[in-house]
Amino acid sequence: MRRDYVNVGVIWFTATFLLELIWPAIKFFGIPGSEEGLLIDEAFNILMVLGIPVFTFVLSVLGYSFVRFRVHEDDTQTDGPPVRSSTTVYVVWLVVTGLLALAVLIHPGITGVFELRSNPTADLIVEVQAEKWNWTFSYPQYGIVVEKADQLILPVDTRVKFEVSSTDILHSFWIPAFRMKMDAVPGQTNALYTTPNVISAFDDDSNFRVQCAELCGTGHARMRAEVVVIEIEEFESWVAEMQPASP
Ligand SMILES: [Cu+2]
Repeated sequence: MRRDYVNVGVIWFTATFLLELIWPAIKFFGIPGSEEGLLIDEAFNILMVLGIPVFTFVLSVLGYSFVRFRVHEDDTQTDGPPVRSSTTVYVVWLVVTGLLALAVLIHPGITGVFELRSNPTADLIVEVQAEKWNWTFSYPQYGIVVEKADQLILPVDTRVKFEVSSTDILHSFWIPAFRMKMDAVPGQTNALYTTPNVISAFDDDSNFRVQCAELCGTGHARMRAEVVVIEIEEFESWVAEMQPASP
């Protein structure tokens, strides 16, 4: 029995070591395109680092038991030894996983939420109106309205407040590259703050897109728009171009 503990321990340690080594090379979500995206990715990384040992522990014990304690071919009749509960195992398992859960609840959980909500100011306001099955983006500071938009133009390194609402039913405003998502609810305006910090566009990275993330009918999958993040000067010329000609 003692030997089994050692074997499982070695398997667990090796699997954990290898997985912790390999997983950072896997690009799950592409590059983050906003400051908040970095924060979200950091939170994801913490959860991965802490979650892998738990994952490998369960699989190591399970896999080892399957192989080591399998029934012998010449003896399929007799039952195995009775399994007795162990208070020590219960307590250790509960305390360790409980503390882990509590730790991630505090950080990155609560600390992350506070950080994301700590600054309710923005340099640019974009009103987002969702509708079956398209997006309207308005820039009230400049009097620009883009209906049934193909593109969402944003300046880089500028804090943006999205005021998200819907004219008909529930939708969800999601930009994968920014790691940000907000429900679009009829009769209600939800705020979403983000600071794009990478110059890129849908053509280079398909995560730079607005995508509806709330099943809303037959056109749901096509309810999207390209996100284009450009230099501030470029954005200013775009604004000048788009502004209604003054009389
Ligand atoms: Cu939808």
